[in-house]
Order: sequence, then C-alpha cells, then structure tokens
Amino acid sequence: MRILVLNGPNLNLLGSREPEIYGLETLADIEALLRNEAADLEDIELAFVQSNHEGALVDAIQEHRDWDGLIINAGALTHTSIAIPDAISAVGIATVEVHLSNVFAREEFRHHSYISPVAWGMITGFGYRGYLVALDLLHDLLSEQAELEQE
Ligand code: CA2
Repeated sequence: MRILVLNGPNLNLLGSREPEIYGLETLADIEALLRNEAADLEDIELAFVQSNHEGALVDAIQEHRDWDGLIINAGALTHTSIAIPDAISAVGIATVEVHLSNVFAREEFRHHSYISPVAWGMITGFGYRGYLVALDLLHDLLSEQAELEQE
C-alpha cells in the first residue's frame, strides 16, 4: 500500500514558530513518527512532499496518480485552491485531510475547505497526532476495500 503525505505552504516552518498553535514538532519529526507507524503496520510505503507552491502540490498528486492513498495538509491553500481538489478528483486517490490546529475554532475564513468535498474525511485540531490517525484510517479502510473487492 503506497501513501503520499503532502504538506503545503509554510508547513516547513513547523517547530520554529507559533508552537502554541501548531505544536513543537518539526515536519521531519512528523515524518519520522509516520515512518515508525508505517513500519508497525508493515505493508506501507510512504512518500513525503512539502511545497510552498500550489502547482508543485498539483504535480505531486499527478505524479502519484497510481498510489493508493493521500494524506494532505494543504495549509492556507485549503481555503483558496480549486486546482488541488481538482487534481485529487482527477486521479481518484483516497484522501484524508489533516489540519494541526482546529480550523473551526479559528478565523471564519478557515472554516471552509475546498478539499473536504473530495476527501474521505478531515481530522482537525489534534496536532501531529492527526497525521498518525490519518495513516491508521487509510490503512484500515484501504485494506477493507481490497478485501471486499476480492469477494
Ligand atoms: O492547522 C493547520 O494545519 C493549517 O492547515 C495550517 C495552515 C493554516 O493556514 C490552515 O488554516 C490550518 C498554516 C500553516 C502555517 O504553518 C506554520 C508553521 C509554523 C509557523 C508558522 C506557520
């Protein structure tokens, strides 16, 4: 099972600024935690991409068109991008949307996500743990789907 973990603008700054909102962990810490979790789940290959550029995120989604799952935190592009959800729909990849902070407890403009309608679901407000839950969920749901397809 191959899963792409995609992070958008400014998430490369994690751990260095605003820890009260985004936590103390760096993106490298989150990658290491996910790789640990993936090793426990055994049959998972992970790829990590972070970009501050919308087009690079679209490219990454297209380049992983044959992969099984996508965990995405599109950062502020969550609230503005149409190209990212279009790419997700176009390649038809199983997607879980993650946000470190609780976007619904913040400014009104963060309450709307263009990604949610094309995702299986959203995890918001649980810091880095949201990525780990997203990986567990995708692993369970994709395994279940594969079993059903075999019947
Ligand atoms: O809570 C999240 O994960 C967000 O996707 C983070 C975005 C924000 O625009 C979304 O509304 C919610 C911002 C990412 C900025 O990341 C930083 C990390 C460290 C220091 C400053 C910004």
